[in-house]
Amino acid sequence: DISSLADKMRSGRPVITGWSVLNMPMIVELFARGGYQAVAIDLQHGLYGFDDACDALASIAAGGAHRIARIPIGDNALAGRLADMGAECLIAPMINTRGQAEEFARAVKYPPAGERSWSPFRAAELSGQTIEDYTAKSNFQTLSLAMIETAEAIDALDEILSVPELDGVFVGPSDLSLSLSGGAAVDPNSKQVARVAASIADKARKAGKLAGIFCMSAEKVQEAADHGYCLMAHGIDRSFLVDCVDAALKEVEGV
Ligand code: 3PY
Ligand code: MG
Repeated sequence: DISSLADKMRSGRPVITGWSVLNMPMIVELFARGGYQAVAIDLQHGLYGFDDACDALASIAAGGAHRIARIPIGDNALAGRLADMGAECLIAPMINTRGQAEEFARAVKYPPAGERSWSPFRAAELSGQTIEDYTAKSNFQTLSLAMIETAEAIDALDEILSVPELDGVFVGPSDLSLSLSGGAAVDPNSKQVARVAASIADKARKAGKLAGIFCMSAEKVQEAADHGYCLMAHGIDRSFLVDCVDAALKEVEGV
């Protein structure tokens, strides 16, 4: 399958991505072999450092899935390094202003669109392209998604969506609920978050941008698809383990 993640997300059929916080390359390979179209590695809230992330990106490729990485807040230099190591989509958390969105997006794009520095040897290997092909297609194929997860970001959404180099947005419903409630509650499944998420997808579409979202349940994945989202994160390695431990122990309760 040679079509890029960017092509798939732009095709109108949503891409479901697994999400990994446990820094073990074999875990993401198993996600990929199990059938996820994409796997995201989390350098914001996960255990991943740069070295593990590079191994994990290769393992995702070995398993036949697309490679996504979330960077820590404000670490645009790492976005460029992860793109060099084969990430096809970079997600930047806590983007609250047009300026932040622009700086992030430009770190992922080669000139003249941005300021990404050139050394795509690993990225070309993992994507099965020549250096020349990768270089020519990179600005289209390597996606920048700005996380919308604060009230401030909602207020600045039109301006954020006006950044030409930015490919799209990615909604973080947990932080968004915390921010919208003034710190009162984390409730990613609230009606308020669902309403706001619907309007974010709407605005993104009108601006010609992609929209992704983190989903806490299968119902939320369906809801996001109905709203027009094209990337849904669903399934976290750590949660799989916690849930399966719980289920396994329940099975032998009372023995
Ligand atoms: C959020 O919901 O705040 C996220 O960042 C999802 O990972
Ligand atoms: Mg968040």
